[in-house]
Amino acid sequence: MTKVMNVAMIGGGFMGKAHAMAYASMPMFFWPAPAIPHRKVVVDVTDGAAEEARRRFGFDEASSDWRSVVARPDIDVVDICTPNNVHAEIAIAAAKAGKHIICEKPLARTVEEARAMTEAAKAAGIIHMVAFNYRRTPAVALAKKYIEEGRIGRILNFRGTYLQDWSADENGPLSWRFQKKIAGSGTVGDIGTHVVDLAHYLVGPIAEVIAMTKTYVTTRPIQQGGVDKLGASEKSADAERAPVDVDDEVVSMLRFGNGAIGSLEATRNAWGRNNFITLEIHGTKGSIHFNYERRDELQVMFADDPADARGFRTVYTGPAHPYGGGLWPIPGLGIGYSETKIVECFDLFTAIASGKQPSPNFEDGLLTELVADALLRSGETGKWERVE
Ligand code: SOE
Repeated sequence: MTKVMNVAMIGGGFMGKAHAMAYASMPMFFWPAPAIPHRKVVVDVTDGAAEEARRRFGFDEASSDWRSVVARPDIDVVDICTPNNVHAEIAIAAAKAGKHIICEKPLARTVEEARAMTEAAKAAGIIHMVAFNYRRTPAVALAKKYIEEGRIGRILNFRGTYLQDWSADENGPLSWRFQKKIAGSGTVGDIGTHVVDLAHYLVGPIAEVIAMTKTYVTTRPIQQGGVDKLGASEKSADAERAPVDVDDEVVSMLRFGNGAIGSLEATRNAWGRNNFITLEIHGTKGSIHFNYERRDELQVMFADDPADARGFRTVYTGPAHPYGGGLWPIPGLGIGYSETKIVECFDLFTAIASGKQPSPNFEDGLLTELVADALLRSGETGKWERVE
């Protein structure tokens, strides 16, 4: 019999929605499922918000007290979908209570927090995962397969971008994402870390960076109400403004430990770009190109293709590709954001069922945090900074 495992989800916002959908859908896609996640308790900042999340996301119970929920003996998995400032406190308490943990990205605000979380998780012997979901896009996992099989040879160069425009309007509100004390950093932590995670997954550890960081919008209207609605937030030119103390954009060159070189660009101020994650990887025997806005497709070029057919071709991911057995039966039916989260959920419960740590786990999240720290340091010093 497939085991049923009780999940306590802390945070009922955008990520709560994505995770709740994944808990419900994962066994429908991946059957037999490694375990059946049961939506037991959802926690939010007030009783009212928690109750609304309970009804909306299909949990049995609602609470506004994460501490007591995390300590409950009937909870197997703690899912942290909160803003970054409480990741460490919740994760450390959950680890001490012996719960398996999935934590939204970035793992923490600082290297120190990420290290403390990693140490607590390791000491507790629980399964831990950080939710960098984009590596779970089947086309990205296919790129990884080609690279591991040597199909593009030794990697020479990685180019990664993550461009959005939801913060380009200077009258967009000062949500927690623009406040260092809550977010830790701006674009670097929020979306730059996705690119770092993809670079680590596909190429290997980044050893050194030289970066420029820039804050374009230095004050924003104080947010009315507690909910961060990203690009859909109400804009206000008249409201009282307060300072932004995080970066809007990062542009960096990279040196990998294995000798490859590369670049990373991330911004939330690129009008016209939505969730524009692009990867281009050049190897000694071929190249790979991926654009998340066309996430069913992987562009590949193999140098030993016949000379008269040389060029990028499009592979549509489907049943023949990673996770294909669980997803849709025909290529091109459509991979979405939800599918990346369903695959993430499948990998989490597979790890729990097998007792083998998934990737990215907290150690990988800490490594990413070390790169984020080097990017921010280099943004200040203007010099190459080593990933310590
Ligand atoms: C905002 O930039 C955001 O919600 C990120 O925080 C997520 O990680 C990304 O996947 C979508 O955009």
